[in-house]
Amino acid sequence: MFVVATAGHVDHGKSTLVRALTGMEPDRWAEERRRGMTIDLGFAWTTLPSGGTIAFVDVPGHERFVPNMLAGVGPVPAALIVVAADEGWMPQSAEHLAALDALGVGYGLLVVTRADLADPGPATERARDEIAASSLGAVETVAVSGLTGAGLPQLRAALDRLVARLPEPVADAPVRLWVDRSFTVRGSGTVVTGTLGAGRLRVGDTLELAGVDEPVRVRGLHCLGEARAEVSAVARVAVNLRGTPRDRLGRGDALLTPGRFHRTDLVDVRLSGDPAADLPATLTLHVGSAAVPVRVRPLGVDTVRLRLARPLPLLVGDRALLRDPGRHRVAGGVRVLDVAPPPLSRRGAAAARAAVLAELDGRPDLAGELRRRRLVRVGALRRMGVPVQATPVAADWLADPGHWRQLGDRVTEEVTRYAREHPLEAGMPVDALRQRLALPDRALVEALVRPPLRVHGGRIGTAAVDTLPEPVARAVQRVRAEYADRPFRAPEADRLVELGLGPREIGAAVRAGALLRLADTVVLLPDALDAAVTVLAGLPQPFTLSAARQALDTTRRVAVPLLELLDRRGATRRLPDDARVVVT
Ligand SMILES: Nc1nc2c(ncn2[C@@H]2O[C@H](COP(=O)(O)OP(=O)(O)O)[C@@H](O)[C@H]2O)c(=O)[nH]1
Ligand SMILES: [Mg+2]
Repeated sequence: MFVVATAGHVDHGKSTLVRALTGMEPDRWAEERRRGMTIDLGFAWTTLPSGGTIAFVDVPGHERFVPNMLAGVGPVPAALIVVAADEGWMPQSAEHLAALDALGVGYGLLVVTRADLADPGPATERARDEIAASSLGAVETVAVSGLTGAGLPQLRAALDRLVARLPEPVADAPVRLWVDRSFTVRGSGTVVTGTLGAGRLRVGDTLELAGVDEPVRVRGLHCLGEARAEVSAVARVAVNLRGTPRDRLGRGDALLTPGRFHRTDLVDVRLSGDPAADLPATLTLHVGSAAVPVRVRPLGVDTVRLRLARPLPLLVGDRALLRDPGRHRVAGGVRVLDVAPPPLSRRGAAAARAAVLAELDGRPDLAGELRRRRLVRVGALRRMGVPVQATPVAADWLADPGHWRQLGDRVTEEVTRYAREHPLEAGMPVDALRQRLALPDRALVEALVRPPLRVHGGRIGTAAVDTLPEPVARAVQRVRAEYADRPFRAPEADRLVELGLGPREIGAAVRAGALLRLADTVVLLPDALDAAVTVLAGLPQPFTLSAARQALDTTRRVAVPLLELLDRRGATRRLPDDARVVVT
């Protein structure tokens, strides 16, 4: 399906044309029919000579309803610009064209209507010049009469040529369906409609509703009045939502693929058109079917920061427009450069930001984003509209390669410094290093550690005993020499002190894994645990504490905490009568 929006001044024959082409009534409201004037968006469709289906979004031409017009054309990539032969180029011809130009609409036709009432020549000439200077460029022109039907076959053929040029929609893109209508259907509940510009919707899909943080479920889909299990872009689509009250959503909301959009109320953008030097400080931002008041903060020659009155799901590269509702004027087109811009609190930050923005063109640029953000999560970049084909440095983190190298160098520096300042600790705690490097995630710290450094027991140092300060390492060696042949005889507290192992040194050796602590001053060599299990397994099972103590050739002071530790590690199991078995 192809979707084309009308555009043009009120009473120039847009709705009559849509009616003549489709046989459907685009003016849906009684008030519209009574007044003979389109107020809100209308929808109608027909089959083209080629067999393709074309749907029209018919817009109001009256100056009071320009916001409705913008909600209709926002998500549509092609326009039918309608000018009456007898009236020629008029204010809303110009305002609608300015809007299409600001949105960067690149495909369209000029239709000069009411050709039975006047020579279409002069109107055609003027309109063609105006359109040629816009994003639409040179367009095909057809003169028609909605009254007599003259020119309609030529128009149908021209529509076929137009839609054949439209770009293929991206089928696997995330869905962002801007809602242009919402209503309640008895027995079905809430229904919203919109123009699906990319991606695919299926019955049963879970979507996010922009502005509301809860998921919504697609209960049913309709396309051109028929129920469908699945609808692919481009399409006019009606979505029946399960369990979402009608008052929760309306025009300007969007249904989104979960997790794929960043809802932002702060964007940096480039203005197109000729952005006035005296740009008002408050304007209305129109994007998709949404219209949101914004505060404008100028940054560079043609770049500004917009503070939105409510957050919108925007992507880098989105086209939008700024309108001055008071003066009835399109103030400029907008190309979104950054949907998660940095705060401008430091002195000189605005000027620095302007320099950065001067280099951006709204095309998503992974390397550039990494350079500017240094560290960013894959999901965060995707939600900005930046495709990611890079390998994370840790978990789901991407890093700018230069920044990552610098961080790696700082790891060595910081760990060395820490060792100097804390000679008795077996390395620098991972979290301390995380804070020193101001990193948001421990996984990043661990990924930065390279041999000979390693992470052990939550600390970063060189291999276990090597990180022990000399005197402690020597004391541990003496324990090893002295107790090698009776591994379960823990040295008495005063013997430990003689060996140079006070509480601090014991702590350091235990953290380094050089000693095993059973109780305050009861330590064994770390391999004692495995040895104990081997000895105990040789006993008749189950065995008593006393049998274990004798077999291990040790005292109760060691045997009690040793068996308890083995219980905790699951190597032994304590029975109700306090005997134990070795777990095999
Ligand atoms: N004679 C003549 N009248 C037309 C033609 N197209 C539209 N009209 C009339 O012009 C008026 C406005 O038409 P309408 O389609 O509502 O204009 P819109 O505001 O652009 O949608 C209506 O009275 C139509 O009957 C045409 O080709 N020839
Ligand atoms: Mg109309």
